[in-house]
Amino acid sequence: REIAPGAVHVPGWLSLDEQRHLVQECRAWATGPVPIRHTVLPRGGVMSVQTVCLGWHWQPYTYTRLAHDVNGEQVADFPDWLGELTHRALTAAYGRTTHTDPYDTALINFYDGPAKMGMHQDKDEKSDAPVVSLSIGDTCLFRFGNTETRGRPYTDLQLASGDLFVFGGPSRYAYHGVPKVYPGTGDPATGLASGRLNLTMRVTGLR
Ligand code: MD3
Ligand code: FE
Repeated sequence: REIAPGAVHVPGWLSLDEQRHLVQECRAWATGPVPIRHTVLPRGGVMSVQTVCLGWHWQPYTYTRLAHDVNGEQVADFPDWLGELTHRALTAAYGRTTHTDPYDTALINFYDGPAKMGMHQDKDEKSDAPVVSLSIGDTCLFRFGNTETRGRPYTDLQLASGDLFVFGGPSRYAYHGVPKVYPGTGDPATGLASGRLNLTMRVTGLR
């Protein structure tokens, strides 16, 4: 389950009930004060994935309190229960919680149709606390690379509904991406009829 130092995959960590609850909450956040949107990149590209943020609003390459790229509203709070779930996830992956800084933001990505995510590093947080990722819905191909280049060597694996993945230590700044989602592989009992949801919980290091 340790894919690389600090990168721990825990398949099927979420119960079906927890997945159902998260799907419900994600639906509410997606239609909340700052609706889910396709992020527009600084050079004009539009991400195929749709994202809604909690606690802080992420725009490449910054976090803000107000959603300047959408409607200027403040994003929904990062709820205490999600912070608690995150700490349980860290304990499940590492056997202990390594960071004491409170988790204060979640980026929720929705993949439908041919949506995918190119190889990138997550460097906008001013904290090296681990990123905690939860997947729900269709299975995807996840590509975990290295910290030097967006190319090889990388490890390809599948992330399925209910899987937990934690990226800390030397893996925190590794390149990674989602080259493909496999349609029709999710269980509609989660409440998600099609597509893939990914929640990443993070410490922004901002105040
Ligand atoms: C490895 N999300 O939101 S989750 C992202 O499935 C992102 O939506 C993908 O990459 C998704 O930035 C991948 C797995 C993941 C998330 C953050 C990481 C892997 C990571 C940060 C550092 C290293
Ligand atoms: Fe990422």
